[in-house]
Amino acid sequence: MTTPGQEPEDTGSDVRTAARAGHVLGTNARSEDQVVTAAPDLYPHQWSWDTAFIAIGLAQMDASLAQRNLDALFTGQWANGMVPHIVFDPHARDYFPGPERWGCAALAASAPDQPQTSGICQPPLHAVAAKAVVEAARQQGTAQESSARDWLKGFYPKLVAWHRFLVRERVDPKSGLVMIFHGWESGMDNSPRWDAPYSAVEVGATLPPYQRRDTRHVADPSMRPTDREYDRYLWLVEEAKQAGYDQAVLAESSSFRVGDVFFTAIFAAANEDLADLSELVGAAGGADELRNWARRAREAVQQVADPKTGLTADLDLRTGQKLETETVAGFSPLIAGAPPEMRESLVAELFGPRWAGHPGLRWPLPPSTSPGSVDFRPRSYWRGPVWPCMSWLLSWALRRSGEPDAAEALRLASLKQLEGVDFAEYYEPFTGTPLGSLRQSWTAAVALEWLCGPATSPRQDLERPGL
Ligand code: 9WN
Repeated sequence: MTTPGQEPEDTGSDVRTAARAGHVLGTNARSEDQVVTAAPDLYPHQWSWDTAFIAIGLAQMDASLAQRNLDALFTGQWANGMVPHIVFDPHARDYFPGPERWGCAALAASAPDQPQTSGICQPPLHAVAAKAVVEAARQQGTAQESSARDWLKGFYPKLVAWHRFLVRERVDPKSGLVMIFHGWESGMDNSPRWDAPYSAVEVGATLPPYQRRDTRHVADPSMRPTDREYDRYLWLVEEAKQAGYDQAVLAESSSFRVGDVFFTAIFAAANEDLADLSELVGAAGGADELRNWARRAREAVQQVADPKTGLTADLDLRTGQKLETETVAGFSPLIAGAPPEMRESLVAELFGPRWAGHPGLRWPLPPSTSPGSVDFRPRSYWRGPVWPCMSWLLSWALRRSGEPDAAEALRLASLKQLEGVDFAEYYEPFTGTPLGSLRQSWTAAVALEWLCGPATSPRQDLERPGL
């Protein structure tokens, strides 16, 4: 649906963007099983939350392909329910840290022998993806709809096991926020959100030597985290190994223990979507528990919101310190659900001069860190560039919480950002220059959703519960 006065001028360019996006996803897919990796060179495996975004995009073309990608990721699900952040492809070896460094199968009783995986997790967007897949299948005809429902019967219990893992092992009883034990678990690796907790991580002398591979795949190493940051990332992997990946041990011993507000917000939204899906698979009895998890997560997010702006802070669980940084994660209540006044003030903030309304920006889109912040670095990964996957999450959340104009503004600006340029991992906010990996699957996937998904046609979504 387009808002009056905001019609894209050239619909031909949208068709070209959609075709290019489909092409990127096609070339990033493995020929043997059509599983789409996160990016061809830099990330040649399946990443957890990338796969959820990828499924949302693929579903707009072919719901069964999206199902296949989610299924492939969940072949790596651990016996304790955790969905690991990487499911390794045995044929792709050019990524560090690979399966040998993680050593999960040898060290953790719940890790599968095959496929090999990492030993940490990422934000649980998968139920949101599953719901999007079912909705897209419904648009693709009766046969697709019925096969999506059959698929969901098998997939639903895996999602419940994943969410149950988070509730059992990761929800901090005091704050209600989801705990993470590594910045990689947040998906925003070097965000200023984690500067204070990382500064307390002391790299042990026993850190085995290593050779980075990521910096070889980008035009300029300064777009990636620094070596000092990498040492800490690798040290936390060693700590997790020493704990045998035991969650209870890590909750006591990890030198990085943070209540992640953005992860928690996604968990709130995912629990709502899973509750909606429960009815479709004849498991409506489970809906109350899921909505209860959603409510608790939503309340935890609102609890760390600034009373004036609604912007949220993370919590350092080792020190009790509130981590007040100006990053895109501050808009978490828009994703988790927020009362109308909080939503209004967050929308005003989002389009205000510290964010998408900053006068110097190439496109009016929220950078990963506010250009008004002392932590802002326009080319450095999660410290400033605009990430289309984040713009998509916010536009999706705004659309479903009754802010269609704001959602549409992000959609249209993002389509302009992606017109005729590479589907990059992230973009320099002032120039619009594509940075990082230049064939990033989730960027292509969100473009497809923006161009072919529910926002483009007035169709009936599954009923949404009130927030
Ligand atoms: C570490 C794959 C992933 C994303 C993360 C992003 C980046 C990995 C890396 O790439 O992280 O997991 O090596 O930098 O920060 O959000 O899932 O695209």
